Order: sequence, then C-alpha cells, then structure tokens
Amino acid sequence: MTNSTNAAGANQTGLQNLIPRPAYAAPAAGKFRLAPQAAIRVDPPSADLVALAGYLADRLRPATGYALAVVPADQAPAGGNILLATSGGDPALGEEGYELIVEPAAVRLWAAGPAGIFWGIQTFRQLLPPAIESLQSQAGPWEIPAGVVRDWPRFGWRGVMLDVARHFFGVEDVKRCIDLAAYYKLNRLHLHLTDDQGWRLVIESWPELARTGGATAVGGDPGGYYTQADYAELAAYAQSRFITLVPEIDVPGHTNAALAAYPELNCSGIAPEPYTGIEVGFSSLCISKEITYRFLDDVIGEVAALTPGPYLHIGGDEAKSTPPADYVQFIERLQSIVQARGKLMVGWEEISTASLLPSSIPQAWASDVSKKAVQQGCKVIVSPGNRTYLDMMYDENCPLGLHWAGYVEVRDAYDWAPADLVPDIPESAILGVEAPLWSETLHTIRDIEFMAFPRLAGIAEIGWSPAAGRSWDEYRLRLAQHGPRLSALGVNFYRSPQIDWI
Ligand code: TNX
Repeated sequence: MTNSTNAAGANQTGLQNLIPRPAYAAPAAGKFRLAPQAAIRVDPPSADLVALAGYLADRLRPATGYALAVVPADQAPAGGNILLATSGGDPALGEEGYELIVEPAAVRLWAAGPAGIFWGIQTFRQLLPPAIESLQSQAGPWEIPAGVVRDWPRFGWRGVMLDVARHFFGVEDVKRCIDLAAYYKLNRLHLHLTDDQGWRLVIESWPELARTGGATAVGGDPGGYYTQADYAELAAYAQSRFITLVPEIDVPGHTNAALAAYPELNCSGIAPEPYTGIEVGFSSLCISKEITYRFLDDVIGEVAALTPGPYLHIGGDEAKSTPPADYVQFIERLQSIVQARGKLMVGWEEISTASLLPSSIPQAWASDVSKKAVQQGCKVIVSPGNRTYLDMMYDENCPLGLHWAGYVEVRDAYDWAPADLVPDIPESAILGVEAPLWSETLHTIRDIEFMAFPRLAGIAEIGWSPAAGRSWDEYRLRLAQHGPRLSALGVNFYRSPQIDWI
C-alpha cells in the first residue's frame, strides 16, 4: 500500500486493515457516509449485477435498517450512492480483480466481470465499521475513509476443505462456511465427502453407500448424508458466492464405509464392520475386480453430473493397503474415468507417482513427491500440514484438533511462502493454496469456526495478496482489527496470544 503506515498507534484507516491485503491501495482526503436514502446503482442492470447488488443490500440492511434500493445506474444520480459496474471495468485487472473508488460524494466499484464485483463487495464490507456485520440494528454513522483500491488475486486457487465424512455437517453449516470463506476472498470449497467413517452423498445407482455408509461417524456419533438436491443446493449457493465446489470421493483407501455397504467391492467378498475410530490406511477397494471400475464410473458419473465446477477430487491419499504398482494402475484408470466424465482430476500428492495428464492436479500436503507431477507438466495445490492444516492444535492446550504435523499457531499459518516449500516446485507451477479442516475431533459449527479462525484469514491472504509489502509484524496488527468483525459475524474464533486483540 502506498502513502500509508501501519505501525502500532498510527492513524489506522480502514484501508490499512483489509485482509487479504490489497495489491494496491491509497487513501484520499475525506469520508463517504452511507445515508438512509442511499441506493445501489447497477450498470448495466444485468441479472448478475442485480443479484450482486441484492447480495450487498442484504449484508447492509440488518445493521443499518436502510432500504438500499437497487436501481439501474441511469435512474439515480451518483451522489450519495454506491455504483456496481461491469461496463467500463478494466480487463487488465483480470476475471477476479476490481477497482473500488471511495469519494466523499459516492462509492464506485468496477470490475471486468461479476467475480471481481463480488470480491470488491467484500472489501467494501471490511471498510465499514465492524458493527455493519451485526444482524441487529446498530447505531451508525456508516462512514468509510476515501481512497482507491485496485486489487486482483495472486493465485487462482484459494481453497478451504471441510471433512464432512469423519463428522457430518448439514447444509446450513456448510453455507455458513461458504459465507465466511467468501468474506476473505477464498474461491474453492473442497468437500471431503467420503472416508472410512462415513459416505455423505446419495449415489442413486448405489443407494447403500449413503443409507448404510452414511449412518456412522467417528466415535459412534450420529451420521448423515446429503441428498442430491442438498448437494445441488450447496453447489449453487457456493456459485452465488463465486466459490467453486470441489467434491472429493476418496479412493482407493479411506473406503471402509463403501466396503461395508457393498460386500462385492471387497476382494474377499465379505463386508467389513463399520468403522468409527480415527486410524488411517487400512482399507482399499479391490483393484483387480472389474466391478470396482463399474462402481467408480457410476459414482464419478453422478458426482460429475451434479457438479457445476470443472474439478473432481479422487483422494488417493494414504492408500497403505494398496500395493504401489496396483495403486499407480488404479489412479491411471481412474484418471481416464474422470476425464471421460468431463472433469479435471484433483488428488492428494500420492497421485504424483502415476502417469498424469498435465491438467490433473496434485495437492501437496506432507512431502515433495508432487515434483514428479510438476515434471509431467502439472500444476500443484499446496496444503502443507504444518502450515495450513486447520485441524492441527494451536498449542498444547488446544481443546480440539490433532498434532501429528505439529502445533500450528496463527503465525505458523501465516508466515510462509508457497514457493519456498519444495525447490523443484517454483511459483509458476503453483495453482494456489488450500487449508484442509479434518473433522475427527470436531462436532459443531462452533468447533469448525474455532479451528478455522483466525488461521484461515492468513491462508486466504497468502492466496490473494502479493508477497511484497506484507509481513507477520504488520499482518498481526491488521488481524487484531478483525476481532470485532469476527465477533460481529458471530464467529467463535481463537483469541491467539500472538495477537493484541482490540
Ligand atoms: C491426514 S492429509 C489425512 C486425513 C486425516 C488427517 C488428520 C490427508 C490427505 N490425509 O485422512 O484426517 O491427516 O490431520
């Protein structure tokens, strides 16, 4: 950011407290005050922009109590109003970039397309006082400091993963995760839908997967599953927040729930007991049986048809009960199935030992094996366990989480660079970052919030913001200012002792 300091005690304008830190921001003199009669002008009055204006109005109405009418730009003056415009947006800012100009007289938000407008709206929300996020009416004034933000993302993949298999989380919980992710400009929600302990999506051609496989969860807790209508609703909700849903069907390991539902998927022909522990690596689909591939084609076919986004994650991790040669053959055959269903295959880093299409995407989490995929022309998602795993305990007193990858305090999750992980994986081979939240120890949305926040905000910044000009020392000051925002959003966040919360 230019013309601004961010030292403790300096005059903190809203522009200096944005997370993710924008590519460019410059303060100007004066303030814009949102007034009761303000309107949201759209140019052009397309369905996309009218929907985005409605989304913005919905965010602002509860706290302000203002009507915030949505009107075509040519039917209301600029003065006192907020403009959302794709006509005249600068294509150089890219599909997700935007320009926000705040002047005392008006607010103008431009982008080449709707995604940029959506991310610009998140910036605008963060410039308003934290109380704007309250669902109860609050006293204003609703002022924001004047200035200019020109902003675009560093990486195209800015993800968060939720494990709904170890414990199940319903549609409303997932929608809340989507909304909170969007606030920090994340654009991928990876849903880990299947594992040893539960199968969470109805597959019409194999109904016992959800019926039997969905009944269990870790610790004997209640299971659950999404109907296909639930799943479609989540995908559409994510899309309305410019987040692409990435479904994961984890094979060939992590499959006890499927193997328990269908004995014929086992090499022995005998179904195992349902599993509610938290060990990994003991289950495998039967690589040598043809029915395994009919099963996969049916499952992948239904999931692909339900999924609007281009990606389908096939897991592939910790297949310790699948011999390595079988594993490679299996992944290569599965890659053809995913490709035939029109999707790009994503898999955990272990898939890198197979022969991959350059469009297949490994997700690095524990080793440097993904460099084998980079050598094949693939791009990688980085999710290092000791930095991005939101299920790692913050410290030894953390009431939730695991610690096999170490304790991950807020600084650990923020103070690293994707290109520094593996020398053979340069930034040009990195698609982006993702923070997985595994749910062995989590039961409620409050638990999810506690583990995700505030670490997820830091991961989001690594995904969005240029490296130049940001550092832990200044980030921790910005993050401190987000305490009241997270509180107003009702988020049960971890009050890390590394942050001087205001
Ligand atoms: C490793 S990361 C796993 C998951 C566990 C997680 C717990 C990865 C691809 N596999 O099965 O839930 O550790 O932190």
